[in-house]
Amino acid sequence: MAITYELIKTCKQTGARLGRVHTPHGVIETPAFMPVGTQATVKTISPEELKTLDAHIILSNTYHLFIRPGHEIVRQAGGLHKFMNWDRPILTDSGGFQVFSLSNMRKISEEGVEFRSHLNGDKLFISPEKAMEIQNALGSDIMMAFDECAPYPAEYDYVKKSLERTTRWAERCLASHARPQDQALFAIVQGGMYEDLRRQSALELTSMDFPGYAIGGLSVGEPKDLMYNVLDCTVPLLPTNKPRYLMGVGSPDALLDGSIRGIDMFDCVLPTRIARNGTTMTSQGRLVIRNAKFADDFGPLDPECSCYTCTNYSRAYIRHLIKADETFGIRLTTIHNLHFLLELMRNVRKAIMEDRLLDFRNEFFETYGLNES
Ligand code: PRF
Ligand code: ZN
Repeated sequence: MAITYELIKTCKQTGARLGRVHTPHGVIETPAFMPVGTQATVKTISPEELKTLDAHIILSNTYHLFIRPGHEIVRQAGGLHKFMNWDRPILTDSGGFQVFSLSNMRKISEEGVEFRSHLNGDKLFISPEKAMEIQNALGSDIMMAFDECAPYPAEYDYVKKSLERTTRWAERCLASHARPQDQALFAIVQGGMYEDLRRQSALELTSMDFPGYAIGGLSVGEPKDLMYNVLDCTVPLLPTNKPRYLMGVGSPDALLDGSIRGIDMFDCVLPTRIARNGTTMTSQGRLVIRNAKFADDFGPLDPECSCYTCTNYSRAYIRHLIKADETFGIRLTTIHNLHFLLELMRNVRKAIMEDRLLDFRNEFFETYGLNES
């Protein structure tokens, strides 16, 4: 078994789960937030800095590494961990989602997806078997099944056909998995916003015994209450002895309300992406550091934060760096935003331990503001 899930405690106030995922590269304490390292790097941050931030696991992408530098190069390097000098767990997404959101002229068939590279227009093809071959070469601890993420909104009949194909693709991924001893393959539940289709997808996939289950197809433009409806009807169908991963979701409110609904793992580009345009998450809500009012503000980004950025640098200085296009500025905002979400998850885990996650959530939103994602 490449990974095992250990349930430590369920929060009496919410039902949220405190757990540990054991992998060949160490332990992930859950609920966990995974910083995104699409191109085999978490943009602007070194692996040493990620460890100082206490990230337990990062996510990387099959689609991008297949196009550049090519998975054979990463295989030659000895795998992704060696290639990028990160010795903690790595999860790779399968490319299913990125093919649809990034590439051009894609053509989907039962066999797989034909598409043109968003870099140079090369004609490429990813099938379930190819996605497994690439992820086997990358050597991630957790690999994702090749899926189709239906757009929102989408017709019932389209979503049904799409989730049924995603089930058949998951079967093919399982059948072509070369290294089940040291790489765990997670299946991805789809089904759009339709409760009965979510149930169908969850039942089909859980009958196949994957070591973990993801919920895909959410945070694709739907209203928030629809996402929570889907979680409420899907999570209870997933096995309690395996991790549950909500894909591409990582705003502070969703981390809290997802954990409360029994999600164990999250990833999102949000903290690192908004950091690069000068937006920071603070205990008082979002703060746009480019704003003129910070020009002579010599206090830290967040007075309640203990990160490297807030310990050493002022709002005025960070604003200056970002206005002057100095790369150190976006490093400082990235470090702070990652610290903010990783600290939030440490507090979530502590609150579950103490059976007070609902209280913690409500206190958090009193100062952060409920409408700020
Ligand atoms: N499928 C895959 N990756 C994803 C998603 C999905 O549905 C999402 C949806 N939010 C993010 N990343 N394979
Ligand atoms: Zn900080």
